[in-house]
Amino acid sequence: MKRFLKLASLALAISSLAVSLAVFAQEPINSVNSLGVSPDAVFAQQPINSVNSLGVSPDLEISQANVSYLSDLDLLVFEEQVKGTIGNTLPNAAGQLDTAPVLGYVFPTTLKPEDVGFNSTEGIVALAATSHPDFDDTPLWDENNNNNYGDDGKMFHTHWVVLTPDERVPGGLSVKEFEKEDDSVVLPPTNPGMQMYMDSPGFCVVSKKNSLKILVPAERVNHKINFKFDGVTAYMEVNTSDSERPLLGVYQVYSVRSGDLSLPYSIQQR
Ligand SMILES: [Ca+2]
Ligand SMILES: [Ca+2]
Repeated sequence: MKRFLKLASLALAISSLAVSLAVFAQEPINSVNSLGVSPDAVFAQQPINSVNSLGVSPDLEISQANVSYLSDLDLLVFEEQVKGTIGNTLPNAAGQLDTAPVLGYVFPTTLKPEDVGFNSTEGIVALAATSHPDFDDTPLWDENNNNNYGDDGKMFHTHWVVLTPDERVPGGLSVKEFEKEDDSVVLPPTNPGMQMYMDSPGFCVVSKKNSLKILVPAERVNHKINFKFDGVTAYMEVNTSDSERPLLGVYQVYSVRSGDLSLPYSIQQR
């Protein structure tokens, strides 16, 4: 019964996310009017950092989202293809951590938080390739291979996050936060030390022309190779000054592959 309730609650969370994402995926982005139709009237009064946000672009419009399992390598390949070119549209630095822009090519999944090293907790486990020029959150990795482990923010790099519905931001989602004192929280040892369900697992990101791929050994997802997933591109932003908004929220959703965030896609076995 407890498990049923948990699943029912998760299903509710997913459907609520789907509604908010569906609304925002269809709205014109980056315009004053797009705030006017926000279901979050409170947010409409908040300053949105439109200087940092990115306009609509084919570079952010997903045409394909797939995950392949390569059995000979025991490897999952997460791929998003866009109508434009990966990497041609990247955020500009805000010059500070507060309001720092974060662009994400995101794969929401039906994986459980425990499958990727977190404790059991409500929310959607998503894999993301992000770019955010203002800060580096991969202290263990040197994605641009310059022997500096602290300057890789702009390079696409990977995160596991747990997403949770959040009406305080127009994208209706944020990365789940926790209290410092909460000793039930488990994070993978590769986490970047933030008070959020976020990991920096160091997976390879391969981007070429219209395709972005993330290479994930199956052992890093508890050998789960039958989960469902979706593809999303989104603009997120760091907030360290406004206690009424999340630390890292979704402000704009550019593209949802399924159209309704129903996570309908299955893994192709190869
Ligand atoms: Ca780094
Ligand atoms: Ca580096």
